[in-house]
Amino acid sequence: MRVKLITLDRLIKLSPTLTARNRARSIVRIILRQPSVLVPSIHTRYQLNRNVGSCYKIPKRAGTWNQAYAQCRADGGHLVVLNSQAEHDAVFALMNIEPKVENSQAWWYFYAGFRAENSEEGSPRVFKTIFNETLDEAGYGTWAENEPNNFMKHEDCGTLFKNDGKLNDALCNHLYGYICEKEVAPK
Ligand SMILES: [Ca+2]
Ligand SMILES: [Ca+2]
Repeated sequence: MRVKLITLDRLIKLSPTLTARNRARSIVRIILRQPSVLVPSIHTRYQLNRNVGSCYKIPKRAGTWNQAYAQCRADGGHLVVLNSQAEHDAVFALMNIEPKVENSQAWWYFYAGFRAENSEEGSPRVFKTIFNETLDEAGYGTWAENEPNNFMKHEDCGTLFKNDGKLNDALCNHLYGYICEKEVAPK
């Protein structure tokens, strides 16, 4: 398990919800009784990246894009959206630290929070994030080499390549690993 060292005050302040703050307070109470205990990441299995100000996790089981979207939302986060080069760098590093997702049909990429909008036959596809921004509006729009290629004509869902963290279009209904994000201080 990865362990973060942060101050106890900060542990409470960083907790985004009342429930999380209460949980942080109870962790602090335990730590004060046992000063040698290290502080685990405040979100179970989410890892905080302080440079970016978000927590991330890669669930152990793969899902379709829709399942991934729903699962991230179910625990208060969202499918990862890259908003800067710094965030790209952080997520790229995370993808390469975490163990392989066992049932993924393509271990070399992970679903992310963007997809192609329905477009008229023959017109160029437009990719939007789950917050309805273009990739450039979101802050990171660098595609992997020769992507988006719409292979098999049905690659409407966004993924990030593990080998460089860049963007790729992929099938939506295959089972791939995915990355959830929670902002520490929601906008
Ligand atoms: Ca983000
Ligand atoms: Ca592709």
